[in-house]
Amino acid sequence: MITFNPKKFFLNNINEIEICLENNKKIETFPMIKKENGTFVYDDDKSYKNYYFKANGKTYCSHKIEYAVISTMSSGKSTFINALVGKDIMPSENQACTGKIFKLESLFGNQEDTMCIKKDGKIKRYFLEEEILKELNLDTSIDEIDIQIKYPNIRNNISIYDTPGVNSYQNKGHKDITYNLLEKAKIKNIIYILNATQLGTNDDKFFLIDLEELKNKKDIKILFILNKIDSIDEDRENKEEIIKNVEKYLEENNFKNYLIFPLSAYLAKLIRKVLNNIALTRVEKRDLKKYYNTSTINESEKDEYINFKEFSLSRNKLEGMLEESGILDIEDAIQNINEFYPTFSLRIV
Ligand SMILES: Nc1nc2c(ncn2[C@@H]2O[C@H](COP(=O)(O)OP(=O)(O)OP(=O)(O)O)[C@@H](O)[C@H]2O)c(=O)[nH]1
Ligand SMILES: [Mg+2]
Repeated sequence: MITFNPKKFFLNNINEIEICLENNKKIETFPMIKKENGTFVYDDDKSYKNYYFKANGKTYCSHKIEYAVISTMSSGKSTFINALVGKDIMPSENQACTGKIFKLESLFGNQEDTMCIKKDGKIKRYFLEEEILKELNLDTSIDEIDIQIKYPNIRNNISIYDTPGVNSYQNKGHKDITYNLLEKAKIKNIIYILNATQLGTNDDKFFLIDLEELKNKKDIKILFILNKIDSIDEDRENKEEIIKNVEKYLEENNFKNYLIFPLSAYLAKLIRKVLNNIALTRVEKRDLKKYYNTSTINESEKDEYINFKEFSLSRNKLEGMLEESGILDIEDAIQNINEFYPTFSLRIV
């Protein structure tokens, strides 16, 4: 079933919508059926490579949606991207790490994840491996690394840019790299990561001032993520109150009425790795066990268990914890950026 909600596109009093389906490179048009609630549906269980809609003589067509993930250093940008793709790809550590632009484009179907770089005027293609990426991250003769990778939980055709943190004192060039990308006309969607363990630092405020300037110059959309929410000591601090304070902080910096998505990117990444049968390091196992034991989600004997040498974890509980980590809501927001803001870009595979 394919649905189209005209309200999402700020269309009123629409009685006819056609869906254009691309099948084997041929485009066919079919009428959609209007439901009482105003949405239109097209009932078909085939999966199409691409489709778009026609309403009022206009086409609501598909194109790639691009997002830049930005923040001060070590807020968890790379970890967040690893959580989205469900494995460790982007280099991540507890000090200034990402040193260049990484562009991660959606890949669909059975193709292998790959990456390519431009060096000495030549394009080189590699199979995607964390170790090679770590080396390339340090190679100052490369400006940008392009990666083609599957986002298992995002249907739209997207590109996400991982960027260097903007406040590294050892690597002052990092700031320019990120600012250059933001100045590029095509980047219209920003995912701004706030670090729950370092709220309201001067570096963050300075970055928000520059972002506001960009917002006034260009029509950009921003999703704010409050990452490392797991680091809050809930005995002493209240999550809702912290989110309210962040709202106030953003308002003071001229970002009013923005949704804030709380996230534990690290927890989400760990759970996705386990669910994808990817081995955890010793430290990751220790951390996951700690999260698991403090989670209030119940496990039951009937659950399916995933066994490690030292312990077993309930799959149901892990799935519940994944939802609590906040990653699913953010994927939904990335997927449905149109719902938050009126744009007409959609591509579903
Ligand atoms: N507790 C906790 N730690 C996190 C979370 N997300 C990331 N981290 C940790 O924070 C550190 C920095 O994470 P990165 O993903 O490298 O941060 P970054 O924003 O990409 O950093 P730069 O590329 O240097 O700007 C790493 O040690 C991560 O494991 C989280 O949700 N919770
Ligand atoms: Mg990084």
